[in-house]
This record gives sequence, structure tokens and C-alpha cells, in this order.
Amino acid sequence: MIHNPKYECMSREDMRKLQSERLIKTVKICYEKVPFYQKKMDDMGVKPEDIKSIDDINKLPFTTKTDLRDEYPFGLEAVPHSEIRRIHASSGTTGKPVVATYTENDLAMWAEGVARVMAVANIGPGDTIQISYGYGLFTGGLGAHDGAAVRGAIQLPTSAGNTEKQIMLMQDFGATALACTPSYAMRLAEAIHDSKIVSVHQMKLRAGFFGAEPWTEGMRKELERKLQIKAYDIYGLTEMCGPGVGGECECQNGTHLWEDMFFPEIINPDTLKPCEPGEFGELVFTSLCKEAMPILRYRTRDLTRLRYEKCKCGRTAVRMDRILGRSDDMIIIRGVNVFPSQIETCLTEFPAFQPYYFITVDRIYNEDTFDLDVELKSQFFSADPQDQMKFIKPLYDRIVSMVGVKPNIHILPPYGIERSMGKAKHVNDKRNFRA
Ligand code: DLL
Repeated sequence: MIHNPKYECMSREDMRKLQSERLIKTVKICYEKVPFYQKKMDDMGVKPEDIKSIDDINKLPFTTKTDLRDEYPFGLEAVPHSEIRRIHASSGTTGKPVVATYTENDLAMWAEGVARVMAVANIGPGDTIQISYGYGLFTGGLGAHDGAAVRGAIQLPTSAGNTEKQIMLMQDFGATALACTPSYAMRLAEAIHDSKIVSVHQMKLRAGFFGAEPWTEGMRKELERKLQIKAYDIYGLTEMCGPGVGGECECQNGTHLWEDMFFPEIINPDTLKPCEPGEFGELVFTSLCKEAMPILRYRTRDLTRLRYEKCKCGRTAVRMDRILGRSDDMIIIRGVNVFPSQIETCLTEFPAFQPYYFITVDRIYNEDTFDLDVELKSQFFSADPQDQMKFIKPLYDRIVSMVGVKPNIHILPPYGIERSMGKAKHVNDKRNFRA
């Protein structure tokens, strides 16, 4: 079902009108209340009066993660601190985290975004949503929690980890939906299949809301088969609110973005100019109704493309293709751009392989090395290199044809690759430490 048809199915013309009104208001607030934006706009010679409609968006400055770090912790706040009701932060790998603050209205808007995603699976009273995203500063746990509350569903806040207990509760409490990262969903699916106590056939699970990291169509099929559910993508980022910037509908043909709240653009990351409709590039968001921390043209680094045709589900909200990866996740091996998600795509094409992998890149004698650890499903595993070759060869050929670089493939024994409870880490680029 559609949670909020007024906004999810608005005509393009009305949406542009609404976006224009909201942008004009947002820009005025940014200029008047946030010295950071006033300076950026002054430096570019732009005044709030120059923004007359959404078509003027490219007159505005970009905001980057570095800007957010420089303004740590509350430099971008546009309301008195007494109006803040919650603080979240995304764990940066280095330095200070990126902080997000929320007013009462911001929390309500965020919960609505998540509720719209959960509504696609008719989640409502009587449904139990097991929330296995981490609770805490990470937005996944509490974001999914508040969205489930708006839908009137029962929130089961298990957080991430303690896998055996999670699957016991999933069965005993009759969870009907699961919200976690796709890699943790895979870990849970694996634990259910290995378990002698619980069985997927005794469970009531029917839907999964998976996001916070890139995942592939192959992974979706695997999760749907193993967990006997329909698996939906949920997208978001701390800088906009957290999960619920958009989500997939029942057609599973692109992730709808809630354009009444977040205005999306696709730009060429090198020229910073807008891409043609349908062209791949970097996703940029401007918040249209955030109060505590409005953000202009935030460069997400996520690479994707947008499609504006109306969806069969009736929603008009723009659809985004699966995120190929973040531009900062891309590794350049022997001069070729490689996205870890491409390896997942290749692996999931072979039924004998698990969708787990780990890439190690190094530079030895001035040449890049590309090592790929993979796992076979236990029924296919053999320690004999001769037996392994019959699995390695087709995978090797597929990776060379898709990615264009020759990997050194190593088959590890079952569970040889570390399982993740949150966002999985897939790469160790040792060249970074050799510079
Ligand atoms: O990951 C918010 C979230 C929580 C989204 C739970 C969905 C579910 P951050 O930690 O700030 O916030 O990371 C945001 O994660 O820019 C993408 O690179 C990636 N990401 C999030 N959702 C998806 C998705 C949360 N569905 C960053 N597909 C984003 C691919 C995703 N990548």
C-alpha cells in the first residue's frame, strides 16, 4: 500500500511547485541562520532572492563531508540548540564523525520517510518488525524503529549481534519483517539454515528492509530464497536523516526517493555539472524541510542514475538505480576501476559460491596485486586444489569479463570470511600504507 499518496504520487508539475516553495524557504534559512552557508553564498555572489524556483538549484554551493567535519559538532545548526531533540552521528573511519541533529519535526519527517518504505509490504498493526540494525549513534536502529511505530507495527529492537538469540526470537515472537544490513541478513539466513532448533518454515517472516550498504540483485535473490521473504531496498544517509530517504516498492524496479523532502540531482563528479537524465553520476541532495540542519547540495559520493517515468505501482516519486558504490569505495587496480559490488554480482551468478568475499590489493615490485578470498557453500567445499579448480576457473573468467582485471582467487573453508553485523568491509588496500 501507499503510505502517503499525496506526496508519493504527486504530478511532476505539482512536485516542482512544492520543491520550489520549499527550496526558497530552505535557502533563506540557510543564509540567515547558518554563517557557513552565508559565507559560501557570498563567496559565489548568490543571494537568497536569486533562488526563484527549483530550476535555480545549480546556482547554489555544494556541501561536502569535509565541510561537515570542519563544522563539527554544531556549526550547521539553524535553530537554537534548545530546539534539538536528538543527535546522531555516522562513524567516520578517520577523524571526527559527521553529526546530525533533529528537531521534533525533523524526527517526524524522518519516521514518515521510513514508514513510506515499510508500507510497500503492507506493514501495519499486528506486524512485528525485528530491527537488527545497530541502535545508537548509527541512524539504522532508531530510524527503522520510529518508522515502524508510525506504521503501528510492533517494534522488536534486537539491534545487531547475538545471532543465535536473534533467530530464536525471530521464530518465538513471530517476526513478520526484518530490518538490517543485507550482509547481516545473509548471516542470519545462514544461521537459520545451520540451526537444528529453528527453521525458516516455522517462521512468519514475509518482508525484509535492507540497506546501509550496496547490495546486488543476486544477493536479493539469495536472501529471498533463503529467508522466504520479499526483500526491499531502503536507502538513506545520516546527513539527510538516516534510512528512509527512499525505498523500493513492490515492483522492485528502482528505489523511489522522497522528493518532497530531499531534492536529488545527479552530477558529473569531475566537472560538477548536471548529468543528462538517465546518465550515471554522483547523487547530490538538498534537504527541503529539515529544520535543525538544512543542507544544500550535499555530495553523497554515491554513484547511480535517476529515472523519472511513472512506476507501475502508481508512485511518481523518482526512481534511483541500485547504488553501484561510493566513489571513495572504488579501487583502481592496474589502472582499471573496480567496484566491490561487481564482485558480489559475479559471485551470486554461481550457485556453488557464498556471496561473501574479501579483496586484498597490494603493490609488489611496482605492480598491483589483486587477491580475492571467496567461500564455497559447504556441500561444494573440498580442500583439494584440483577439485577447487573446477569452481575457480569459471568465476575467474566471469570476473575478467565483467571487471577487466585478473584476480588471484583463493577458496577459504566454510566461515573463513569474517561475517559482518553491520556494514560489511570488503577491501584491504595495502597500497594506502605504502605510499
Ligand atoms: O547507512 C543510513 C541507513 C541505515 C540507510 C539503514 C539504510 C538503512 P550512513 O551510515 O550515513 O547512513 O551511510 C550512508 O551508506 O551514502 C551509501 O553509500 C550507503 N547506503 C545506505 N543505504 C544504501 C543502500 C546509513 N540501500 C551511506 N544501497 C550512503 C547502497 C547504501 N548503499
